[in-house]
Amino acid sequence: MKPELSIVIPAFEEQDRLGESVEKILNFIKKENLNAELIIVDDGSKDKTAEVGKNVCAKYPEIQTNVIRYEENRGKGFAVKTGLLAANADIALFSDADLSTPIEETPKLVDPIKKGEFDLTFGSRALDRSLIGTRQPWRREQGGKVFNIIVRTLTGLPFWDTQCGFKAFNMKKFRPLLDVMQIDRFGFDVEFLYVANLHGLKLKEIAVRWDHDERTKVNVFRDSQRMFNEVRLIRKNAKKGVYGKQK
Ligand SMILES: Nc1nc2c(ncn2[C@@H]2O[C@H](COP(=O)(O)OP(=O)(O)O)[C@@H](O)[C@H]2O)c(=O)[nH]1
Ligand SMILES: [Mg+2]
Repeated sequence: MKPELSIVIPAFEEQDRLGESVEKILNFIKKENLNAELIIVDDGSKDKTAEVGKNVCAKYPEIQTNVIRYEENRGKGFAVKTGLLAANADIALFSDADLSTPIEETPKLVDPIKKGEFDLTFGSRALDRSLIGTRQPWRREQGGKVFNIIVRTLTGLPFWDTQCGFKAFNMKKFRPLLDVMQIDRFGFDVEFLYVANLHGLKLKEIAVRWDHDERTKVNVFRDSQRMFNEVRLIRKNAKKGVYGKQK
């Protein structure tokens, strides 16, 4: 049976967090009686990420699951794209492996797509701060604010939080756009939103719950530099017409 929703989890060296999260997602699918599949993408982890994912999936044979793995670490963006390309449903959601946004928030993003109101809905930690439980450390929050200003300035996107690891897509409209995406690491979220907006998809930033998990893979110094360069590259690509349409 064709699923109605594909849930994609990008995972890099997540052997310690992934088991519990996969269990929660599969239980959620079961309890809500969703016609959903789960796709885990192990982005070249050196630990037992894929194995942990497979073991939990095996406990839920009634749910369609797929664990994809490749040997080389390519970045979260590449992992998400790989998962989306493997999605069988017309609506896909990706979520961080630590479920900082609880999986119960899924309908907030998926329902507007189902109803045809929006094509790309994405979680935001900036719209309603009362939904934030554990906050990111101060330097991450400040870094996030600076990054948001850079994104607004360089891309013209009018959003407050482009980086939340919880986004949903109308795949009929979004899948063709995956071909032009260039960014493989943490700047990919911005490119997704930029290209979707350029091609006339309807975007909506939606306040979601968030509890930061301190066991982060993000290195503020290394990754913020990379992300800045990636956003500059998006602007360059746009000017060159790489994204298919000139504004
Ligand atoms: N594929 C891939 N995923 C990554 C990489 N680094 C982090 N992730 C994933 O990105 C998500 C968010 O990472 P996390 O460390 O929780 O970031 P934070 O919550 O923003 O501090 C998780 O699903 C990670 O497994 C990477 O290099 N490659
Ligand atoms: Mg996290």
